[in-house]
Amino acid sequence: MNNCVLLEEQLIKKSQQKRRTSPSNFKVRFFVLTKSKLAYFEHRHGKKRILKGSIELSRIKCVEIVKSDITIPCNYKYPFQVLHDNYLLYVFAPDRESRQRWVFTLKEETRNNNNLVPKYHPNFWIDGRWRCCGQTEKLAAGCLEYDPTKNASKKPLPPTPEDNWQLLLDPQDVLVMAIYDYRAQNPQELTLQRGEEYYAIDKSEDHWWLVQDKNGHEGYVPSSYVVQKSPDNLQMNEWYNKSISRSKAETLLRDEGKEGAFMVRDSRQPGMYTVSVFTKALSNDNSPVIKHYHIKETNDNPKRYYLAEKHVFDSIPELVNYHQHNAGGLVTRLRYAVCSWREKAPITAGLSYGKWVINPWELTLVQEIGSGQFGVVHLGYWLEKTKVAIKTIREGAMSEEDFIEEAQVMMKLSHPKLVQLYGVCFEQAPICLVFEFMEHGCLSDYLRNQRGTFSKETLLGMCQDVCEGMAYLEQDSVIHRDLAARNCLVGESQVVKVSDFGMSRYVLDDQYTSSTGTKFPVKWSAPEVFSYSNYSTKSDVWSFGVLMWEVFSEGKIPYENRTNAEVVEEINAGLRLYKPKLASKAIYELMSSCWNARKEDRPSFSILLYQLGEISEFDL
Ligand code: 4IP
Repeated sequence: MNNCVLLEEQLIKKSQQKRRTSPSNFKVRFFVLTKSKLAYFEHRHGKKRILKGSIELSRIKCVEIVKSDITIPCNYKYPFQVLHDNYLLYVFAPDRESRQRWVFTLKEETRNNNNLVPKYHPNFWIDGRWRCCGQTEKLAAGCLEYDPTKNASKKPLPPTPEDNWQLLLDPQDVLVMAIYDYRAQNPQELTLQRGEEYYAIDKSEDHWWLVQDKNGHEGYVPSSYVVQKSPDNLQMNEWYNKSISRSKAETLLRDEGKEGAFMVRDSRQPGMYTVSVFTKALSNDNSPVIKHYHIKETNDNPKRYYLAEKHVFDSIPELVNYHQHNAGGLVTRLRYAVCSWREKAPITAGLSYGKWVINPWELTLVQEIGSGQFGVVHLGYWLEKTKVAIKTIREGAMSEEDFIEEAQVMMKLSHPKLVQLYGVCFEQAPICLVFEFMEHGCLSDYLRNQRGTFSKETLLGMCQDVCEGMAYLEQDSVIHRDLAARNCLVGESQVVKVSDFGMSRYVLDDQYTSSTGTKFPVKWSAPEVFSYSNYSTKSDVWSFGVLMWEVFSEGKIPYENRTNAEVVEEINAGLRLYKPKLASKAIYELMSSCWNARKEDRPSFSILLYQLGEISEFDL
């Protein structure tokens, strides 16, 4: 009876960091709740699950939703906490319903425990402090009363409450607005019209949401084509450029070059916003200046917003609207909204919903555009209309079975700064992989061919693009293993995207895979990689430093005249690449920080991204 399963589902858990040296990682686990235990397993396709951990329900002291303002660092965005013994388990559910189901049921099963805490922490323990009350002791008493009956239900919710989803969900959560047009590609999908409203019925998949239009038609759409419709959601406004760095904002505004060109962007302080404005009015000689104003908040509840103390507003859109019509203390009125995202709809995760197997007849090969580790690459079309890059795999070059198993996971990695894998065509030999097409080819050739034409801002922008893609992979604990300018591609408006992530695992060539092989990328490898094949996100960070060096030397080959063996010797002796001419002190310091011998001393990609964004025109 005690083994009867109450709930089971794939969720993500954060490591509980039971020991001081435990890593802080996020893992997908299959959770099973019975009357006596909450257990989690590693799920292996077609194989038996492995039990990773289990918590006796009688030892649970608190179960509650985590309310937080931080960006959730994994793919499932609905956190809850289970406090047991002296440990804290954070679990992330794919959607609100799923979280409700787990919290409801767990509370119901533990509400009579005699070890429940009187108070708990509603926010995360992060960076050595509680985000709710600021206490710096992990075991410090909670700051909010724990009510074991609140949110607990006698009857667990049904696993798929389709009939009452509208009642369960906050209307603000389900109403979305299309920000791009989208044409349905198959009967499971729905066509979107920019500016129209839809109901999001199922958001459990990251990249494809099930939505309903106002006529009751349902279908899947790319989640990046819609935004939650609510007055507070800044993403509904053209002037808001969410994750854009200070230097990118400056480049965009300068390119626009109009008096009063402006945008609102996320400030480097989490949860805060900045208005960036272009003006020539500050100098006698009309030289352009970009001013950055922090949007300040009052201590009222609810908070109010202002740029100049005299003009305070209930919301940021109201504030922007006012300053669009009145300078109101700013250097100029906000005249032209500059938008980095509207022009071109993002690439979708796959060519259409659920599609990852591509039929050979759907592809037309046009011309050979290069050759890589696995074979020849062609420019081609999918269904005569979508431009794609088709990599034909030479027989014996790839461990195909392993790759095909992984391909579906790789397709789910979807980000504007990653070259999208669209699908695999494997019904006949040779198999081919179909990718997003990038018109300017690989970054190393692009840099060499256009040497002398790049501004320092452009070079910095290239590094930021790569860093953004890598920060996304880091969040998902995906290791690239062969990051280098030759494995990044350049597309329209010089956008750079990371390609071939994780592919080196499928190469069947000893010269490439063994660290003593002639094709092994020693010059891009961290010491722990060429010595012990110890790959990690931090070994990718080392390679990123070398990539920055390639960018700022406009495509030079690192350690030009040295052999691999000489490079290993020099690196082990503490020597590093010299400062390229175009790199300023600040840039060189950043790339050098990636080459710390101890991987723990290297910054993460998210920190690097922040630091790159902070480099101003004076530091370049
Ligand atoms: C492990 O990291 C996993 O995250 C464990 O989770 C976690 O155990 C370990 O933390 C952490 O060290 P590595 O796989 O990188 O070694 P899982 O068992 O789900 O793989 P918990 O206790 O969180 O389940 P601690 O807590 O044992 O230090």
